[in-house]
Amino acid sequence: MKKAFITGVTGQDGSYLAELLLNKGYAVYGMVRRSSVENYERVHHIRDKIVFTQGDLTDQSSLDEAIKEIMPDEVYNLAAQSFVPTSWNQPVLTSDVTGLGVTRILEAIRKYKPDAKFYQASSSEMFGKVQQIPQTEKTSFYPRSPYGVAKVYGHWITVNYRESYNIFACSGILFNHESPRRGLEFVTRKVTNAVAKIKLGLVKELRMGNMDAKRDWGFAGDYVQAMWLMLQQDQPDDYVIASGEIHSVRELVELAFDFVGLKAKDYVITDQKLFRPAEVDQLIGSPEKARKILGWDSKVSFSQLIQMMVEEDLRLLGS
Ligand code: NAP
Ligand code: G4F
Repeated sequence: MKKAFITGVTGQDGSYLAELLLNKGYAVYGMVRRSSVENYERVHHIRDKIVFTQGDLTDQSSLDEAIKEIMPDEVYNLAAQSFVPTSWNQPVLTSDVTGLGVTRILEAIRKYKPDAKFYQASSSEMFGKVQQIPQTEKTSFYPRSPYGVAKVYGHWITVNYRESYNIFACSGILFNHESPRRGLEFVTRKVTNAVAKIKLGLVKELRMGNMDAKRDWGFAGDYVQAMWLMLQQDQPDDYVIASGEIHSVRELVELAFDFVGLKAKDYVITDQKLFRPAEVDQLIGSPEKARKILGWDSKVSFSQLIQMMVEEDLRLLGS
């Protein structure tokens, strides 16, 4: 039985990836960080099937022990301080976790299990002020936040460990992917949750930041399949994972209100406090390489995704 170790198993992607790997017959080990309250909400339905180990990306010894103890065949590094606005507020912590944390886990692999295959959760935020449309594996990076900068570091250290130590290390440059398990602070879930609350009469307004920003949005359940596929290839490489479609935040908001038969203009208020010090105006990825080599494609459309999220938020709040 193959063993997979997932950092960030309690996060959105970690929960979908754990499900996928369990279904494929893997023994799944997940790293959780110590907290004063348990945080297994996204994995409660598979909790007894995962072996949890305590650790933190800022703590080398916990990573060393985990790799030594588990001796995994595959390591998926999904843990990060992943919210862009927090990265301006806590830039040093973001660099430490999201950037240096990648070196720490690669060091643990290099020392104790150098034949383990490694997946790094790189991000389209690395493209920031985009230098090419659409963005591909060859597009130059121009990050626009401490988070984006930390991800560029994580990306290049992954490439370096592959080229210096022959570690089977891959980076997935994933564009925004969402689901009913998305954190409430990210724009899609913030909107679908607020629309459901407004529909149910629980709140009266939705405060938004920059509605002109554009993103390439897909479904997290589709995107974790690409992570696994990367580690099943003969050679390690980097791949852009995207839908290839672009939509504005305004379109997202209007669509979500339309699904419940309401008009966005009656409820949305623009709040300057929600604008960022530097914005990533538009992101759109080319999934051509992933299509050709991995046989991967984004299946859930933008409209299906938003409908799924609104319906699930209505169900959760209604019950
Ligand atoms: P998420 O829901 O925010 O999950 C982040 C995970 O990291 C959580 O399990 C969190 O644990 C854990 N974590 C945070 N700090 C940690 C630390 N110091 N040590 C150990 N674990 C720590 O993020 P996601 O959406 O699933 O994204 C997964 C990865 O993909 C992240 O690296 C993110 O930056 C990257 N990414 C995401 C997207 C996207 O659109 N979702 C796109 C590109 C790249 P707690 O549960 O305890 O907080
Ligand atoms: O949903 P967001 O917070 O996601 P963002 O910043 O694109 O980052 C996400 O995707 C990255 C991949 O590109 C990941 F690496 C990262 O970890 C994270 O998962 O914001 C999307 C857009 C931004 O342009 C933002 O300015 O929505 C705009 N926006 C407008 N009003 C808002 C709001 N974003 C949030 N969170 N809240 C608002 O009220």
